[in-house]
Amino acid sequence: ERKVSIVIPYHNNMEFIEDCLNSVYAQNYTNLEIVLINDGSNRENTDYIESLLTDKRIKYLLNESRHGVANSRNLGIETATGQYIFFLDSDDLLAENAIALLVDHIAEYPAIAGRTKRLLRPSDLEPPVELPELNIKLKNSKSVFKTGSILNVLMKKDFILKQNLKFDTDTEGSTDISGLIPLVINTEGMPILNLRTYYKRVRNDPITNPSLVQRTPAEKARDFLQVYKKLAVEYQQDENAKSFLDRLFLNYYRRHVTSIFKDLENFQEFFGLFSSAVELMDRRLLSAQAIHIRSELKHLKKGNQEKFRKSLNWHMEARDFKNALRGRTALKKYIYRKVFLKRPMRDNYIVFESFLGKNYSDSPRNIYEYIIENSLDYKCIWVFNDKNRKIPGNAKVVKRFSLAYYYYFAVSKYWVNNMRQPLHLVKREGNVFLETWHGTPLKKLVFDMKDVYSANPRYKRDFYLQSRAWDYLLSPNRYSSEVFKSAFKFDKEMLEFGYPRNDILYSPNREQLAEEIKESIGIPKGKKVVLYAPTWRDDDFYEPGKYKFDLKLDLQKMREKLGDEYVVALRMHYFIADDLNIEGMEGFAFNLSKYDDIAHLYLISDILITDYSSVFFDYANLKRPILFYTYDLEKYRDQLRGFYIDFENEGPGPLLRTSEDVIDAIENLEQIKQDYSQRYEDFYEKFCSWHDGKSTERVVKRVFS
Ligand code: C2G
Repeated sequence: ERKVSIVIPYHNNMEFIEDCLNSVYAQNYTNLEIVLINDGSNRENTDYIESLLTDKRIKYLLNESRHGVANSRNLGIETATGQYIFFLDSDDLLAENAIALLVDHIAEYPAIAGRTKRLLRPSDLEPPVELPELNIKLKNSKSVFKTGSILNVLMKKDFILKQNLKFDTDTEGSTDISGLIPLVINTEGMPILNLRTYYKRVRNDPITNPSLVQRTPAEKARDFLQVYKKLAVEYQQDENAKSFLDRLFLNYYRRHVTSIFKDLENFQEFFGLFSSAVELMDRRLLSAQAIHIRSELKHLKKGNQEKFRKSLNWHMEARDFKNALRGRTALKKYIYRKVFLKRPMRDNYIVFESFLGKNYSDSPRNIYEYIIENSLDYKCIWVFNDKNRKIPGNAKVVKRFSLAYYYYFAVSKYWVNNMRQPLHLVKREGNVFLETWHGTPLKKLVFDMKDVYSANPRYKRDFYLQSRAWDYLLSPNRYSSEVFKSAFKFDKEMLEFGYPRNDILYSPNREQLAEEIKESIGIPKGKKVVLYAPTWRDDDFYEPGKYKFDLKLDLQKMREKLGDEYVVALRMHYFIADDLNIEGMEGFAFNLSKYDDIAHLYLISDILITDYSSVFFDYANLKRPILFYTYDLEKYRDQLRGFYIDFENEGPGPLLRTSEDVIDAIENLEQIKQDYSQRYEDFYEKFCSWHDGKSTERVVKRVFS
């Protein structure tokens, strides 16, 4: 059996390297050598990888400073002692039988490739499959390497040495191409396994730690064009190599030209770079191109900027128009971009939205009500999913994602939202975005979440782009300000005024308000109210945004024990899709999940039961008792999210495990109040003390001067 050297370049990838190495250790082919090159990682990442070097088959090389992936791979080739070499990236994984299959089928060929699968979440990993003979295909090596990647290829070491296969170290990216050329020109056909052997991880934090492919289109294009030009000159005389390179160039051009030139700042630079590249391309290839590509390339070749700009514009317009015809939504977005965004901006228009158009609530509502009560000179627009929503004042109500919605988002100067806005809304010059957000964080958020996998791999990137548009972010307490800076990477103006949504909790006539609200809901007179308001669970959903909730409170028992004195108000999180079943509980349990504003429910309740929801930070403003029904604490804290604060020791109430515990606690409320009084005071001081009933006023005065 022959030895295989697996070459792994590593640079600050500690979140991923353990999975990667484990997939190598799990190979059923064991005659391996693992050449691991730590290419200038920082201290933390270096310490971490060095703690993992337990397998005797590892050869560890350390570059004090970063030299790039090409350099690491060259070092790997020099160091490797196996008969075969295989390149693996430190964030990727191998299938268990990858190396065995590739070695088994390489036969007399210098190299063999496997299939690559994108890895978004653990369920993408498949159990190993047996290989029927049929699944090996002989393919032209130019087409095997048309993506320009050397990953997932097993190569013979003597071939590498004989052909002097090396990676060019001039650039950061596109460095595989120089290494691929010897393979392309010295092999006609090459076997490719029709089975996945390699998992390419799709990483979800392109902001803090981008991978090479996650750099900007402009950065990547600079590298690619430099590599293409250098090699096209070097291999001018080699028909084979040259046609491979030209094909890569044309593919690159077709796929990326519009995104590269979208940013007109770079027009001059990229016009120059592309025209000198087209200069080198074999002109015979032009005739095979689509007509618009052909004309762009011709203008590039002649160096005619104006004509190129026109052709490209036409190309982009045509593409946009074609996209617009795909459906109603696409058409609305098209009209938004091409027509509405060109209308003049209205300096006194404000668009309000709360919880994705689900209700009339939260800080946007208080800000709006302040504006109408004080007759400030603004035209207000509210976004709802239900276009027949009635609200106080004479705001214009628009249905979310309707044509009117796009119109008002395009022309209104001010946007007030308590969640993220859709990515396709364009912030214009002069727009002012007030992000109110919707709670003090207990559970970790965005960039503080250490998720190697996520339900949506674009989550962090999207969040980053969306939050760049926020001019003001409201903060309810100093602690939240710090979290928002780190979790959102927010660096604009933080309004440290407390939450407008909590003003009502300090209202001088809150008792009377509470009576009115109780009556409107139909809560029997003389009964006390227990509010149960839990949060959602990241891992329990029908589809993203539609979450399940399993009610673990024993309502039957609660009624038996507490029914004389109390009723229960049930309030599910806005992500919960399930409709609670409270049949037979009429008069005792009230399902208020669809009730507009939870602040009203705080006002009418005597006790709050929650779990990891931010509701308790707001409720504590009332200084009324809080119980935590945390039946899944370990899972939630350790697997799903992680917490910012030491909940068990800082929370203003007891953590309870069962329905019985909850009933007991309610029966012994006086004791609990005593036991937790010091903690409650400390908690209030830390999280509530900015509130005094005047937050809305402070916010309006700052933003709507
Ligand atoms: N909410 C509600 N009813 C619930 C839970 C929440 O009306 N049963 C409202 C409250 O206003 C709460 C807000 O939704 O403050 C946010 O809910 P969380 O349960 O805290 O969860 P999430 O939406 O994930 O936001 O920084 C805070 C975090 O972002 C949490």
